[in-house]
Amino acid sequence: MKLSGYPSRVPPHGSKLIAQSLFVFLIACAPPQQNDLTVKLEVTNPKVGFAPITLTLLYQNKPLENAEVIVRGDMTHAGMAPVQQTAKAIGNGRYRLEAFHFTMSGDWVLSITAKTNSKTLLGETRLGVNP
Ligand SMILES: [Cu+2]
Repeated sequence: MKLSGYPSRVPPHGSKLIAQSLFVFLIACAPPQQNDLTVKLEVTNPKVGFAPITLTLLYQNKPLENAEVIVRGDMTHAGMAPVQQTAKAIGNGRYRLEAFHFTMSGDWVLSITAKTNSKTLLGETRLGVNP
């Protein structure tokens, strides 16, 4: 079979497209930039399974009161389903989760979304979970 009819060189935009998709991938993996809240985490010897955790949330150095707080847990490696639970306000800017489900040991990031009457504030904290 004769192949002389094929183009002798690859169009130059092929490699440019690969470079562009790599760039988008790197951007997508960057950590979130918005961090409105100072988050203090209280947890005792976190292990795989259910653990009580308490978060103190400060906004502009004051305890954040009366917010609706959702905690989303992600592991730092890919391929895990996130764990999302609503925390209960217990006063003084403190929010409690009676049984947060750590589904695997390793490094976790807890992303906090706190909704007040006027705004939605974000924050995060990290912890290691033992086997
Ligand atoms: Cu994992």
